[in-house]
Amino acid sequence: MLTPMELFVKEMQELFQPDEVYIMNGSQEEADRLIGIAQKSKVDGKVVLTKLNDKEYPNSYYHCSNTNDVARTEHLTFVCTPSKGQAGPNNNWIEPGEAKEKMTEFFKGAMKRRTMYVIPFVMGTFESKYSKNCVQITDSIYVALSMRVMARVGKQVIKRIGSSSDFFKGIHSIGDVNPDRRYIMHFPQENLVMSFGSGYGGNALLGKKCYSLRIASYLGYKEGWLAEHMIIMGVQSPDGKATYFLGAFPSACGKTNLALLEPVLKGYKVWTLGDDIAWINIGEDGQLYAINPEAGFFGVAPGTGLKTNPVMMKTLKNNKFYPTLFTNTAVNNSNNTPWWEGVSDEVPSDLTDWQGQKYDKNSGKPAAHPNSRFTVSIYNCPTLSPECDNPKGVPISGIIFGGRRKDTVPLVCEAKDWNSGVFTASIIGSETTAAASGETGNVRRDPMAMLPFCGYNMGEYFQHWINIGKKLKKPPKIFMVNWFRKDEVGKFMWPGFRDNSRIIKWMIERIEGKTGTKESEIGLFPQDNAIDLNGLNITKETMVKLFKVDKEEWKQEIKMIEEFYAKFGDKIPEDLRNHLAELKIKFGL
Ligand code: OXD
Ligand code: MN
Repeated sequence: MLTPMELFVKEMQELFQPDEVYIMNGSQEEADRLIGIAQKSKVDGKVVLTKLNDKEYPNSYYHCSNTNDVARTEHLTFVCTPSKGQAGPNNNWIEPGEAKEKMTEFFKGAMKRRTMYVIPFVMGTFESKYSKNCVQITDSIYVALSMRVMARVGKQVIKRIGSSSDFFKGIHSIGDVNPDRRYIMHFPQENLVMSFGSGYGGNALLGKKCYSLRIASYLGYKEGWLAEHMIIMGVQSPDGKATYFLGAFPSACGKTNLALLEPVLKGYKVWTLGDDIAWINIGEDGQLYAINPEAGFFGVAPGTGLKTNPVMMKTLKNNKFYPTLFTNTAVNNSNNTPWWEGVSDEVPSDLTDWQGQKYDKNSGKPAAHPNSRFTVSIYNCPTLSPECDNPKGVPISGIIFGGRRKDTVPLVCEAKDWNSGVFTASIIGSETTAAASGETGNVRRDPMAMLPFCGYNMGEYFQHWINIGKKLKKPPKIFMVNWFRKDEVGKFMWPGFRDNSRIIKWMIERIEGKTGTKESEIGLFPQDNAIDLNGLNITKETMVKLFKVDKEEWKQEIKMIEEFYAKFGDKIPEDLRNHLAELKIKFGL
């Protein structure tokens, strides 16, 4: 008799009708073989992988996607729960039966003359009880190779699954990369995702956003844990002690830079555990413990350079685990290296842009796509925490929420307690970035940086956060930050990047009870001179401006929060509504 996994593969083979079926085993020989095939294959008229300069970027390959397929497509992403209310106003919804019918039509025979890759993988380590077994089907060799970097792929998973039917099913075909025939459909109740028509990471590496956030957030809701869009980092202070933080920021807000931070402050060191997703459980001691379900970084290239993120530059040049993939960057033809805005001050003279054209410096356009990416193993990261593979995860003392705001939101603010923190996180707004298709720079509410990734009704998600807090014996402190505030002439007031360690230092001092706070209308601020500004050229006036709570701006903000909350009706927990009412009173509304 066939096991549920074997049955699934057989059904997929019948549906897709591929020429060949290949079950991945995770071996190094397999990586070499697939890289070889990808260098000879064309998709959409383009060679899938091209080898880059091996001295400068060892074991690295260039991939260029269809120009219509460069970011997550939120308007084509659906959560297909039995009722619309379960998906909530935060998700697009289609009735599950209708969604499956539509997808099945696309899938029928879609892999003729192609290979169907079967990817058994775990999200989390093989040893952790918090890890989850998964199987993805795909006809994209780029996706298959990327999954080997981003997740733990291997034969062991087939053993782990055994005769169980409890595994995630991810069904993907790149189809004909036609945006009119592109859908990413999630079925949380069935542990299933169907994706067609895109090869972009967030749409096609189904273990990432689709499973580890949208489906897993729903599993967490059912099972009493949290799947969050968060970095995990340990910050070692001069006394040698590591304090573990989670950090939630919307896409392309410097999350990866923070996770791999090289602090400017002497004696401090960041230990990296994850740059995008955290699975958070309550440990036996009543503390939160986090694991990173992923095994790689899928980072935004533009803006990454020796000044902004030297650790990532070292990671990208590390040779240990491969391949490292560069997608939609430009290529410097003089030495066959990937190039993007921010990797060097000078723009090389002989560049091919991300669309394969000779780059004209005077065009006013960037050479690399603003959402061009690198895919690299986390095990290449020189600051990888020794706790990275700890099956229990790391104990969390602080949670940092952030957004990208040119005004309104102060540099840092601490929530009084867990529920106030949940409220603060629920009202985050951020300017949209290139990680999702659509206009950039508009402020939208992005609670917990999870708006595009919460796989169920966000009102219930807020309640779930409050319920988790009730079970904690030692809740972490919750902080809100905004590195992106600008002055009257549009200049960033805070230097950001490595100087953000100054704020983290203050947070550690708060966690350890070494410094007090000042009350403000929106939470607790650092006391005067409590932030270590040693060696930083910043005026007192600028610091005052960074913490300004502008009444008019906050009145506007509250209006936007009310509009956002109103979409969820009575699903917004009473506690959060009370917090909003209090905030209104503080601003005379
Ligand atoms: C990502 C995103 O790719 O958040 O990490 O869009
Ligand atoms: Mn992300």
